[in-house]
Amino acid sequence: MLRPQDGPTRERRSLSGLWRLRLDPEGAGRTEGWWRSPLAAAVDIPVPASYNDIFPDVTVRDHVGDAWYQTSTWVPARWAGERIVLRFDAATHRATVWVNDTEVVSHEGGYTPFEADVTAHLLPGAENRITAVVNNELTWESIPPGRIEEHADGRRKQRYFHDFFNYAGLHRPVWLYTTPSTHINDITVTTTFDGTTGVVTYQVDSTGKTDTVLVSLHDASGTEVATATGTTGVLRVPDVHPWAPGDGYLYELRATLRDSTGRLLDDYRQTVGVRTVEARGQQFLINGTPFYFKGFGKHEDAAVRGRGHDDALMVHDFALMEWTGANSFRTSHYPYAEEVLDYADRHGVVVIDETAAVGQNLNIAGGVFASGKQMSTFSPDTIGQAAQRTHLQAIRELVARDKNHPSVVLWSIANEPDNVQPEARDYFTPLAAEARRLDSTRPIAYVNALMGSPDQCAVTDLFDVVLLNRYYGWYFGPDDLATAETELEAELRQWAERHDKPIVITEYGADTYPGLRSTVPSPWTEEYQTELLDVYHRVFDRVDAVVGEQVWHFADFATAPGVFRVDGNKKGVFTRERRPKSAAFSLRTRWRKGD
Ligand code: BDP
Repeated sequence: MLRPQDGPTRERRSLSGLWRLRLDPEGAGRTEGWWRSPLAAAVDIPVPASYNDIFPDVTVRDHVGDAWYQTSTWVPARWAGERIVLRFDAATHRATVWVNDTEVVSHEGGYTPFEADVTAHLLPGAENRITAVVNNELTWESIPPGRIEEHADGRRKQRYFHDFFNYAGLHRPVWLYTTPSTHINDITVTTTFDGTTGVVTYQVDSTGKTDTVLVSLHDASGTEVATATGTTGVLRVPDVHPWAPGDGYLYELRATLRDSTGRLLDDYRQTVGVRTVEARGQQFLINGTPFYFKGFGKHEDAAVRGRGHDDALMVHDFALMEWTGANSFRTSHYPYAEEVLDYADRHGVVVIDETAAVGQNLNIAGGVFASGKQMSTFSPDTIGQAAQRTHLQAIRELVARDKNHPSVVLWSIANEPDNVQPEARDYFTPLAAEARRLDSTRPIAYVNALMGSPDQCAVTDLFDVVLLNRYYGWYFGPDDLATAETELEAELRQWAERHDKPIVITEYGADTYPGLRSTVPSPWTEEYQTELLDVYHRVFDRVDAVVGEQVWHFADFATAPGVFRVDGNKKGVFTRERRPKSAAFSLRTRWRKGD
């Protein structure tokens, strides 16, 4: 799915700014037709942002149900005759959209874009009303899952099986953009090497049957280095400059569509990084060279704006990651804004790209933190066929959106699902197959929680890389780092013996209250976090199959309230305000060694 862009044949207009918002806990707006007129009793709301923390009002923060967003915008008269598209980069977790009085699109899933051709519904040269009803309910059918408790007094309370706060709203920019009526729909690029020659295979999908597609590839200085014609083809680049970790070198593929007389119909520019990725034996190879992941699990999370995209925060977070010496991160636990992946492409930062399938394990609460009996997560009454369909669609939309990003080296299709019950295999087999069918150039994985030994996991063989979240010394033995070291090493060696796959530790860490210090190892202190990370690092350095370490977490983040959390999850190496805890300095020493 192509991003909107300005160019010789296209123009875009951002609808970021203040919209109007009205919460609708009773769900009246859909029957009363709130899209038909200016929203009554509405307040100003910034887009992009979560609405939850903007106002000092618990009913806004904990709202469950529909939230109506509305704006009106002038559409330039010069757009008459163009095809006009309305695109939402994200609406969490689902939305229906109207342009003036007409419903134009609905979309399920909170973190991937959707759009509609609104040419027939907008008036160029006039002011037009755009209304979106954004719904934040999590159910057994949604990704991620949840359930709603209905209270006797009419209150509805959202429960879910992940810790991060259920922020909602229009989290990313909204666009109006034009394309010519005959236009390029999609571009798919894959890359490999033939010696020192880069081989770029492309496919250009367009709406024009008889038209001619011309493609050229330009290096970073703009010099044309290869050309081709046709909807599919191969571009060869002698002495190619590969995209590599730490070296985000990008070419630009220019695709043009022309009619039989040679007249330009459409023009789209797609960045291309030439690189290969492969999981081979117990190594993870980028451009044929073993790669070791150093970095973090992250969240799109900050004070006030919640999960709303913010360029200032994005650049700051990347700068802090670079300061620590990180070379990678995981988009835990949902696809991030496309701006983030573009930035990673340009700066050579490696990304594990994850769907929003988190919390698909009813035994984590019942089996670890309480002594409940083992239950099946995957059942007709809980996560069943409907959830599986949503999950398949989430994988399709993730790959469709992110397939051309060189920074993305691995698809993670779920975080910590139930992987032991036999039903897990039935659930995941078609999902893994679909991810492979959609993209044969990247390895696939799921993230494993400590619920069963390598022999008990029912799904590892469906995937290429073992991703492990481990909390020895925290949830398991929180005051005994010596035992943590022994148990972690024993378990990692077991994984390495049983499965000939590379292992990346995608989560390890400890909640840490900034400023709490101690001379002896004591949970929650800055010293304990540093020591725990040191213990893990010693083990990683002893087990060859470990090809990566991503600390949980980059920064403290907001969670649902609960006895396990003190004003949020405090496993950040940085505070929520991005101030370093002691562990940030020790990571910097380890990860920048040799710089
Ligand atoms: C893991 C989850 C992550 C949590 C973390 C924690 O993957 O989302 O935030 O535990 O408890 O199980 O800190």
